[in-house]
Amino acid sequence: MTTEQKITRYDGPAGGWRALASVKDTLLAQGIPVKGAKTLLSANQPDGFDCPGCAWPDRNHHSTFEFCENGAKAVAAEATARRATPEFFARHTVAELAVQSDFWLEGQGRLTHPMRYDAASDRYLAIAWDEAFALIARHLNALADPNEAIFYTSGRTSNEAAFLYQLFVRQFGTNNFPDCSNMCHEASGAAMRAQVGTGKGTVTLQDFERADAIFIFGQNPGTNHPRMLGELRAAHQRGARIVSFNPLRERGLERFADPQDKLQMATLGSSPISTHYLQLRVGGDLAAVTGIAKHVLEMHTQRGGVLHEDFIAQHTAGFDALAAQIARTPWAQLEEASGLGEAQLRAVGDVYIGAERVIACWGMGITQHRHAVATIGAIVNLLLLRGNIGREGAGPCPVRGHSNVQGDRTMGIWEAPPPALLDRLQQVYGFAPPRAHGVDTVGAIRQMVDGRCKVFFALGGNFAAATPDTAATWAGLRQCGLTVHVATKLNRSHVVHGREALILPCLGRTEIDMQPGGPQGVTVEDSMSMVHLSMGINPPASPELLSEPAIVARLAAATLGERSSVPWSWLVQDYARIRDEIEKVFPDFADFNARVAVPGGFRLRNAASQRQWATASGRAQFSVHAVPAPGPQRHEGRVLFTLLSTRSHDQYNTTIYGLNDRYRGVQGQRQVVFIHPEDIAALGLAGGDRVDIHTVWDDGVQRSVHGFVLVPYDIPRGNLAAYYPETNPLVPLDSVAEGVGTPTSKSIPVVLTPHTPRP
Ligand SMILES: Nc1nc2c(c(=O)[nH]1)N[C@H]1C(S)=C(S)[C@@H](COP(=O)(O)OP(=O)(O)OC[C@H]3O[C@@H](n4cnc5c(=O)[nH]c(N)nc54)[C@H](O)[C@@H]3O)O[C@H]1N2
Ligand SMILES: Nc1nc2c(c(=O)[nH]1)N[C@H]1C(S)=C(S)[C@@H](COP(=O)(O)OP(=O)(O)OC[C@H]3O[C@@H](n4cnc5c(=O)[nH]c(N)nc54)[C@H](O)[C@@H]3O)O[C@H]1N2
Ligand SMILES: [Mo]
Repeated sequence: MTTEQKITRYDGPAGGWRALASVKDTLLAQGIPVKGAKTLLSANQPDGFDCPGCAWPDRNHHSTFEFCENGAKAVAAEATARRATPEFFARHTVAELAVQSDFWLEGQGRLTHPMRYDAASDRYLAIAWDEAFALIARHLNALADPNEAIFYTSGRTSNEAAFLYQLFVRQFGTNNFPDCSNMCHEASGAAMRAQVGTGKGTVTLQDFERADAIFIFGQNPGTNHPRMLGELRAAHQRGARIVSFNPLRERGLERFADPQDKLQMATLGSSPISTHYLQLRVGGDLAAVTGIAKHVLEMHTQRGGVLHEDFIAQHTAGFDALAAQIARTPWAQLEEASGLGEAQLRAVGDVYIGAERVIACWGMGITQHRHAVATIGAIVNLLLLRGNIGREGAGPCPVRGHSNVQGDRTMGIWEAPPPALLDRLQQVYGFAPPRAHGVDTVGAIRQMVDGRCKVFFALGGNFAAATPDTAATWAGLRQCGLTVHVATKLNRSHVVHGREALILPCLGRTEIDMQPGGPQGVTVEDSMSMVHLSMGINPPASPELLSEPAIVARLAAATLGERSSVPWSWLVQDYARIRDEIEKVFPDFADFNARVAVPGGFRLRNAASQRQWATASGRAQFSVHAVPAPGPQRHEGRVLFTLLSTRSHDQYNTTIYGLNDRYRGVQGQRQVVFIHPEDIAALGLAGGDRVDIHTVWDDGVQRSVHGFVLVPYDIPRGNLAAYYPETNPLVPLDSVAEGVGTPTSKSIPVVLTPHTPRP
């Protein structure tokens, strides 16, 4: 792999031969021989495992392998030949591990044994599983209040593990369930539940085959959902319009060479993706969508027949208030806030009006902003204006991240559980679940910082690196009495730990999960509500590994003992038994085992897609939001920039696969900041110079990161982009999306200063 630090413009398409070459590099780096290819071929096959990459659904009737570069990297990262054994931990103190990069930590390979932190030697030492569970149970049972414990979940956790986990934790007595969703699509669920009564997207892959226009807001599918490019290419080829909104020019939204297309690969050809590309200002989407809606309303007034009046009359509420508010908002304000011209917005407004069926997709560029809920509300409004929800080829499509993040929420991993779920748990299991809401991710950090978290347990993920305000989070984690991480690989969260600490290594999705009832599969739910089975095929990375369901069940049995009538160990002997329990609690999972045995699984009922609106009014609700004025552009004589944090092409969230970001032309480094060339000149600096980045926030806390290389880039003036998680120290804990608490990691107010080396 390239380690030389370089910045070179990338003019090729997304995908293509370079994608294949990059996979080969990854396999080599993970020490995986060609046999690794067998593992890759089983991803997303009816009898194989669900790809641990993204939540984009599979075309399950495929008999050939659906090639996805970043899916292959995710699989290779798990199937790595490297091992972090007890001998490895004996060689390094935790202080030594703590100064290594995230890339280095994960690069040590798969964890092989349960490990316990030993303060005397500052090392992790092997511990027996039974002792580990007894230790956690002792801590939990000594708490004065169950709410002193916090239980985090990352979205790779299967339905089976998640179901057992929420049952155990609620029986233990708390709803403290922060999860990665709080940092991800929380706003999508909140806005959509309020407006259409369903917190999930309504579309399927079949709708993508029929849409006449697809609007994409704040998403980089070429890197994060590469299989989505296949759908977009096909849509483009049959004449659909694809309208992208992104402050950055992302290669995957421009051109794509499908590695499965032999002709295209042989001729070095590629296909265009977007028909329209709007490089709006960071955070300008609410204004942009309002502008499109304004055009729709004005055209209806001028020539009639533009709004779907029957749909609005029969199915919706709140139209007049929305129309009045939009009429009051002048174009000049929309132009200023979006950074786009009226003519541009009217042009894509015409695309919207001219399309019979429209899908709107969105990602983190929408959800990680202060006005996330309002912006998604505006997108839903736009769809409702022309009846684009609940019919073929149309609808909202929040594109989820982790492969089972949607399923975990379905299973009840939620700090604010609906009362109906708690009632059902009470009926089925005969205990009184806690009714008070628990903490979300930011709430969990606050509780830690205040010294009120005694036990922090994480089922997957990398809490220390993924969360905002790194200094606060780390101080909080270090105040916990006990931190426990169920993980496949060593990460930051294991070296920023509580007074006592455990690392519990688990099986990954790619591995055979052998239980007394035979090899087990688990189920996952993708971004389009398809539930299907995932069966591992590789031998476990170590004989000591336990599955996530087994870890949860043994912990529950050790902690609750006689207090629980749930037959924990019996349930994990055969996961079909867990699915029977899931079916008892969730009516939508009726006949679960039979339905999931069908190749490709089944789709969960989605009321909004059938135009059944489970809202307070029983109708789809238009929401009304004022377009916020752009903030100040200077701070104490310096340019005040808005920084967005994003993923490179070589990472999976906090897991760094390599130091390249091919489509953005970055090689061998991650400490870079993308900036408009004229902004560089205005600073009196040059491309390649290093800067320090400082957050502008009014709580007296100094938040800075140091030594980032300026990369001239096609990005609006006043906006910056840099990588996550390196920029998480800059995100203030208090800066969250209104109403949902998602850290605003796509709009951090910052100033730049020339880099000064620190002592
Ligand atoms: N290979 C790989 N796949 C992944 C992941 C990974 O890290 N690696 N992560 C998974 C997870 S958990 C998630 S949530 C998804 C994330 O997938 P994405 O939602 O694509 O997330 P980001 O990479 O953060 O990219 C956000 C995009 O939004 C744009 N953007 C930023 N601010 C704005 C704005 O104000 N307006 C608009 N319109 N655009 C904006 C950025 O330029 C960028 O193109 O991917 C999942 N899949
Ligand atoms: N600044 C900024 N911050 C962000 C974001 C951003 O765009 N910008 N994005 C946010 C988003 S969208 C998300 S989803 C979060 C992600 O937050 P998390 O989900 O907490 O983080 P990940 O990096 O996905 O977790 C990686 C770790 O999971 C463990 N792991 C991998 N596979 C398995 C498995 O099968 N089982 C178990 N138990 N462990 C496993 C490995 O040990 C690995 O180190 O980060 C958020 N933070
Ligand atoms: Mo995510």
